[in-house]
Amino acid sequence: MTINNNKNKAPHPDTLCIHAGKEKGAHHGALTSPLFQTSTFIFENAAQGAARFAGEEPGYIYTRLGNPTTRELEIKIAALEKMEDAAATATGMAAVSGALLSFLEAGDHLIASKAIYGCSFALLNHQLPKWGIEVTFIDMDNVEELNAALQPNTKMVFAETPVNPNLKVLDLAMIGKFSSDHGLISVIDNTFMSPLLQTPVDFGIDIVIHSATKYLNGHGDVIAGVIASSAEKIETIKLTILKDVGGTMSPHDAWLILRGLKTLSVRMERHCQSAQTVAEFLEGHPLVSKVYYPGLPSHQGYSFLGKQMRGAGGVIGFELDGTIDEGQAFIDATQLFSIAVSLGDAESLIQHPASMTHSPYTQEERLEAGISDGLIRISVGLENVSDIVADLKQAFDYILALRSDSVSTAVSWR
Ligand code: LCS
Repeated sequence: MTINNNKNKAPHPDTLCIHAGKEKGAHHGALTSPLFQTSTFIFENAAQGAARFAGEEPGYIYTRLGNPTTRELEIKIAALEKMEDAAATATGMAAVSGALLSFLEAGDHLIASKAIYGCSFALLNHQLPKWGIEVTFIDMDNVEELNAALQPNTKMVFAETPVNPNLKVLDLAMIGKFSSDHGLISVIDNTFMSPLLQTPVDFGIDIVIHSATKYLNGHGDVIAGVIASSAEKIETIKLTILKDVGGTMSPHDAWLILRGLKTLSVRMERHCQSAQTVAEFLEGHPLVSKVYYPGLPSHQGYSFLGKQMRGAGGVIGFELDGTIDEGQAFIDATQLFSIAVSLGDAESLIQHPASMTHSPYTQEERLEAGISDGLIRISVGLENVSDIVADLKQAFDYILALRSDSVSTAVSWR
């Protein structure tokens, strides 16, 4: 006799990445869900069309409002984030703006962390004030700072953790508790972790957003975003900002992300393992003055490992002990790395936040947010880690050779 011990066991997140949201046996039994590449859906008759618009009958209407391929992705993300529902968006920025603008209006106040992705900062610092929404930026290191920023019209708290690009880790339990104590909506950008390494709902966070362009898709061929929250909040987001402003995800992009998600678990494991090795190599190198990676005991975020984060992720920031010109020469001297923004791809990427991803900040704002001019950010890819380390090593050797004058011309390897 076989005893089924698994009867009531919830599937592991690794399994959810592959199976959640899929209708087994549907669509002629296709193993891989088909792509519903359609803009609109045919009604059987006029009465059915009217009933669907009135919300009296379930069913698809028009892809800006919903699509079966996109829906499968939304169900999967909701399962992974342990939320009731999710909404797929055209870009990560559509997820950030959609989550904020669905609930904020003129006269409201938002508390945000100072260090966030450059375009999120631009949205908060340049766009929201135009629409009458006030924003206070704080370090968000402790509850006293949150209390000091609180105003009678405060409605929401927004943060990213770990922070892009200096990997600073914020305390989700503190943010969740402060928000619920004061009746505020908490929104966390979980892009750097993926739901496999961090589930903010465990700490009372209300809304989680991702740039799905990064780890969720993982293959550098899609720009997309997702928002996960309660069924009620997702309904509001879909029926207001997504419907009327229109930042909906294309079904083709949803299909690619569904494919990417099947390997999220093995990819994240490799990203974390390799990034740890690379971070340790960087920390031991005489040309590196500082390494920002939560997997290193020297990093501020290390104490959150195992408590808030199930891994340290695949992004590392570091500072070269040298001039800005040397920093640029170092970036140019890498060969395996691609000089590119974005992160979470199979390919290792290298970029300079001050002049690239975080250029919407003024220099003063950047320094205030803990993002130095000399910071270099790498996204550790899925190549063999010995090749990644060897590439960084030869680029450091090039800088040393420049200093000893044995190399006098600019790098010409590319
Ligand atoms: N949130 C975070 C934490 C991000 O890093 C990004 C993009 C976004 C939101 C926006 O997502 P998107 O609209 O691009 O899908 N971060 C980028 C980066 O670090 N390099 O290039 C883009």
